[in-house]
Amino acid sequence: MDETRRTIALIGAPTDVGASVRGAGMGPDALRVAGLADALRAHRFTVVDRGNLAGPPNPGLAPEGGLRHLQEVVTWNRSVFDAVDAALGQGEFPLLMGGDHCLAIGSISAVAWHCRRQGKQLRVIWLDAHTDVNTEAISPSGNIHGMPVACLLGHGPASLVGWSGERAALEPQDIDFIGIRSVDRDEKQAIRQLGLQVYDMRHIDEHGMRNTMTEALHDIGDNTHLHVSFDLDCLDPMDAPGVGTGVRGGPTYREIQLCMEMIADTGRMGSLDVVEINPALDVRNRTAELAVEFVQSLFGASTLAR
Ligand code: EXY
Ligand code: MN
Ligand code: MN
Ligand code: MN
Repeated sequence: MDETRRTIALIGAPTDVGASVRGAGMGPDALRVAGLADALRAHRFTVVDRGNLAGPPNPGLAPEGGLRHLQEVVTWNRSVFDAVDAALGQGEFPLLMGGDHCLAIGSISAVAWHCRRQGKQLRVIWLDAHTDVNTEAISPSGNIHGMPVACLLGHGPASLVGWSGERAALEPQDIDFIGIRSVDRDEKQAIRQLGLQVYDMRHIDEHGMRNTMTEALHDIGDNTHLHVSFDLDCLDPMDAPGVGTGVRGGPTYREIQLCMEMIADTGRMGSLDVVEINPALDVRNRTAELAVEFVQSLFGASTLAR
């Protein structure tokens, strides 16, 4: 079965507790205003909007022990875990609308828990300018949206690891990074030690997006559940200014379209995060509107053969 033909459950997580810049908490409604549900329905998908999850407000505190807002991040991710688990349990396609990228801890942990029970191979495509593999020991900011990958690999604070039933929700070979161009000094050492597969912008410059995605998707098979974690700061800030940690030199519009279409071609995408849209920093609602365009491509809308 084409994994993407399931009922799509929109799950809003209106929080920016993982970041130091406020505003990503307005991301879910920016996506709704940009017409995400109707855009997918226009391509014959069944879409149910589950509304916004509830959680603690952003207390605006400084980091403690190298972690900012740990308890609030745990609480929000618990809600995300439960909502994504419930959607998967009902055979739906969970589409998490963030909110900052710390929320991937809850969403991907729930997907990993589901894949383990179903005997499926989980693969993650991480679209981002950042590798998000910091820990409290090496993070320059203490912001947990820079740490979800470390937590999912079992290297975060105890309260943020082990949610998938195993200490690590992911093994290093399960995740491929696309669009990376901002890596902290100590993150580079972690990437080497973990053997993470990072297709950074230098790789894309030299090999092109087609070859890059061919490599990244090479081991996707019929038993694969492909999860896409789409951080809007993967895009160039000239195209997507509404993000809190934008980095110049991102992929072109066509490179991202090709990336999305090649993922769609696999027919194996079973869950998706769309995170880090910050309407407070946007030009009109351009970034959310661009996200809607690319999400449609992820579901095959721009592919003639689908
Ligand atoms: N690497 C920097 C940090 O850890 O503070 C910036 C992280 C930005 C994280 C955004 C979600 O991708
Ligand atoms: Mn990120
Ligand atoms: Mn990022
Ligand atoms: Mn790989």
